[in-house]
Amino acid sequence: LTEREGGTAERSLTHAALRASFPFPSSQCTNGHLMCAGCFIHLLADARLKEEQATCPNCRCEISKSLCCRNLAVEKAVSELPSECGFCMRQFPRSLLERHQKEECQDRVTQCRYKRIGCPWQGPYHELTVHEAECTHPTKTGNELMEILDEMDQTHKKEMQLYNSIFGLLSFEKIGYTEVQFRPYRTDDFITRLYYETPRFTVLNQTWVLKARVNDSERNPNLSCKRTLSFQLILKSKISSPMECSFLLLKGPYDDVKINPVIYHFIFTNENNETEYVPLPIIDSVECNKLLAAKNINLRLFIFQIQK
Ligand SMILES: *[C@@H]1O[C@H](CO)[C@@H](O)[C@H](O)[C@H]1NC(C)=O
Ligand SMILES: *[C@@H]1O[C@H](CO)[C@@H](O)[C@H](O)[C@H]1NC(C)=O
Ligand SMILES: *[C@@H]1O[C@H](CO)[C@@H](O)[C@H](O)[C@H]1NC(C)=O
Ligand SMILES: CC(=O)N[C@H]1CO[C@H](CO)[C@@H](O)[C@@H]1O
Ligand SMILES: [Zn+2]
Ligand SMILES: [Zn+2]
Repeated sequence: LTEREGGTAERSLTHAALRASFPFPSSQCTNGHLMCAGCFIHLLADARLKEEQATCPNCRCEISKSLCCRNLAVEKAVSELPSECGFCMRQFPRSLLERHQKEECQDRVTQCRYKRIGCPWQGPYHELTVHEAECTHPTKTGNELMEILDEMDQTHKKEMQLYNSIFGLLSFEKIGYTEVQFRPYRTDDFITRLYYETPRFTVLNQTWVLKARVNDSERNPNLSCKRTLSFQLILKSKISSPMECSFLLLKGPYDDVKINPVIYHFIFTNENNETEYVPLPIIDSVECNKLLAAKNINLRLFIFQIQK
C-alpha cells in the first residue's frame, strides 16, 4: 500500500467502525449547529485532554452528550446528499455509497485471492488482476506451502492459547473481580497531564488501585488522532507472602467499549507493589476516543491468584 492508499483505507475503516459502534450518526448543539458523530466524539475527547469544556466549533456554546441531540430530519436529508467515497474521493448519493465502496470502487482495498495460502498482498482493486496474475503463491510447491501453513497455524494456535488460558484461569481456586471506575485527574506539573485513577477497591481480600494514562510518548496527545491508553495495577495492602497473580481488564456491564482480552502476570510483594504500565488493549483509537469523551471509564477487572 502506498501511504495515500493506506491512509485513505484506514480513514474509511475508522468511519465504518464509528458508524457501526456509535449510536448518534449526527449531533447538534443547543443552537442547532451540526456535527457528525466522529467530530462530536473527537471534540469531547480533546476537551477532556485539554481540561476544557467542549464547545461547538461554530458558536462556542457548550456541548456534551446530554446537551446535544440527534437531528433526525437532518440525518434523513443528509442521507440523500451526495457523499464522498473514502477510497476514490468521488461523490455518490449516500444510498449508493455502501455498495460502491464494497463492490464497485476501483480503488477499494482488496486482498489477493491467494491470501489463504499466505499471500500478504493488499491494495486497490484496480491493481488486483495484475497482482494475481503475477502472484507467486499458486505456483509454490507443496513443501513451501506447508511452511506458510505452519506459520498460519502458529498464529491461530496463539489465539487458541489465549482463550484456553482464560478458561484455565477460570478454574483457579482464588478468583476475584470487580467493576472499576477510572476517573480523570490532572498532574500538578507546569504543563498538566491527564491521568486516570480508580478509587480503592477490594479484590481477593486485598486493597488495590488502578491508574491509567493516555499514551504520552508524544508531546501533544491532543494533536494526534492515534490514541492509546495504558494502565497499572497497584497493591495497596500489606501482604504476608508474595502474591502471584494474573489479571485481565475487560468491558464491564456499564460501558460499551471494545477491548481485546490480554492476560498480564505479576508477582506482588510489599516492596514491588505496582506493575509497569501495560497497554489497555482497546481495539482502535476510535474506541479510545469514545472512552476519553465519556467522563469516567467503567471496566471490569479480574484477578486470578496463582497458588503454588
Ligand atoms: C481478609 O483480610 C483481613 C485483614 O486484612 C483478615 O483479618 C481476614 O482474615 C482476611 N479474610 C480472608 C477470608 O482471608
Ligand atoms: C495541546 O495541548 C497542549 C498542552 O497539553 C497545548 O500546549 C497545545 O496548545 C494543545 N494543542 C492544540 C492544538 O490544542
Ligand atoms: C509500595 O512500595 C513502595 C516502594 O517499595 C513503598 O514505599 C510503599 O510503602 C509500598 N506501599 C504499600 C502500601 O505497601
Ligand atoms: C506512556 C506510554 O504508554 N507510551 C507509549 C506510547 O506508545 C508507544 C508505541 O506504542 C510506546 O512505545 C510508548 O511506551
Ligand atoms: Zn470509490
Ligand atoms: Zn498474491
